[in-house]
Amino acid sequence: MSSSPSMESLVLQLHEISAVKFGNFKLKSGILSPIYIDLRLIVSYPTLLSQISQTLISSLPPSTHYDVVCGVPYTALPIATCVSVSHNVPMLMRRKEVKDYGTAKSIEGVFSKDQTCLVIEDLVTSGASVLETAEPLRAAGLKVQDAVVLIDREQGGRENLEAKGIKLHAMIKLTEMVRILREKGKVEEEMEGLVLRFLEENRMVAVPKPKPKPVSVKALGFGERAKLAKNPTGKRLFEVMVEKESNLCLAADVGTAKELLDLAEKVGQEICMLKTHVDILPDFTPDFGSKLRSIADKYNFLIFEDRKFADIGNTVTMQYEGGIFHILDWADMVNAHIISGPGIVDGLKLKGLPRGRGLLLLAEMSSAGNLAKGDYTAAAIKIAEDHSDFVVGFISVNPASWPGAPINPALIQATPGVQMVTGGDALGQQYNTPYSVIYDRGSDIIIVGRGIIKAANPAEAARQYRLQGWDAYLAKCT
Ligand code: 5BU
Repeated sequence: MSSSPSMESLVLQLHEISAVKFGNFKLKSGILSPIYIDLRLIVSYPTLLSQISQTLISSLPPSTHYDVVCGVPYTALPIATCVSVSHNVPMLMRRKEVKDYGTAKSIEGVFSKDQTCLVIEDLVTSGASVLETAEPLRAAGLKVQDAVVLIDREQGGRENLEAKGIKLHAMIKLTEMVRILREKGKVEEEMEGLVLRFLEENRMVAVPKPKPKPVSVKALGFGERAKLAKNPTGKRLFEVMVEKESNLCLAADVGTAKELLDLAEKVGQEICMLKTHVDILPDFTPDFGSKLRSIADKYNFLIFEDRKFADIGNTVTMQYEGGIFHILDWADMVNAHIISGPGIVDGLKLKGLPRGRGLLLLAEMSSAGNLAKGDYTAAAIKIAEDHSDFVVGFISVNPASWPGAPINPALIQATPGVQMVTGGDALGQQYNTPYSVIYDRGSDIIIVGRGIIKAANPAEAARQYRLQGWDAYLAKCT
């Protein structure tokens, strides 16, 4: 290990590479600051990075105990890596955004519960980002008692962290840094005064309060929401869910109509809705609809043809009612893209509403790289609100993340891309678990295809999905 360079030399080098700048800078918070610190630059200066990492650790009291280190993403990650390598201490990484799909882990790396983790940060103001990293570490069972920071801006971070049981150690305080730079002739006296006054006047920066999670408020139950639904099919779907204690929709993507009808008999009692792709059935006959309807009546579930209409209003009226499939005659519910604008809803409504049918709008999709997001999703919400006599809800993936969520409780959220484990298929499908879909993402109905169809015992698999989906619903309503 090389001997620690002097603090002066480190501060001068940071100034030299413009990691510390003086002037007039607008901070993220909107306030104007005479000093700006950008430690992201240090990755370009490996010797300095290594020296900083050494000095950082030597600023800890010798009694500080830790088994693992974890850097606050992103700037402190290379610093933590240097500390880990040079001191032979294992490192953990916290995901900044827990990925929507794939392994839902927020902490990467090997650890055991009750180990102690030292949090490493580059710059502390209020301490909020140290806390953002400490919380998932603690949730994973690790102890977090100490955090070490390169530069303490002395704006409340120490006190805020202390209140959460974390002792903050700093390699250097910002005021000391400014003094060193002044002594070395790098800052004018006037600027030094400005900076010190600025720091004095902005002494306590409160930790911003985290936004409450939408699902943390008790959600309205399906029974109550049935009373709010304007469309008769939407109302019935809520009622069926309550009667059957099921928010499971089966995506019956099997090879033939015969298999589909057999499957409907087997799983009928577990589901609130059965979803078809009628155009994949090679043995479709005109009596398919009435056969499926009688099974649906026997087991009390709704039929949803996943037709994904996408054309102009006039064309979809014909596609809905005519052709070979006569979807209007047997499907309680269909869905539509809104790519063609609200006219598609008017067209479908013209035929569907007199028959009491309902429509789901595709507000989001489950497949990787799909374009139904942001303004597109917002447009779907608007169209649904404007046609709430016919639109019963949405195909969605994460309605809890929508601006203004939770939205109108009369509207139903149904989510495809559900399996017992997260993952996907080879063609872009992405799966979340029933619990994460219903509880975390604020949906109402899980749509499950291969998770049930490909199971050795589809009826038993459907029962498991129903129980998981329903438990998640109860968890957010009770
Ligand atoms: P799976 O076998 O559970 O992956 O089947 C999912 C079903 O949901 C399948 O019928 C798709 O056509 C349907 N789906 C979807 O997966 N993703 C979407 O965004 C929409 C429909 Br819309």
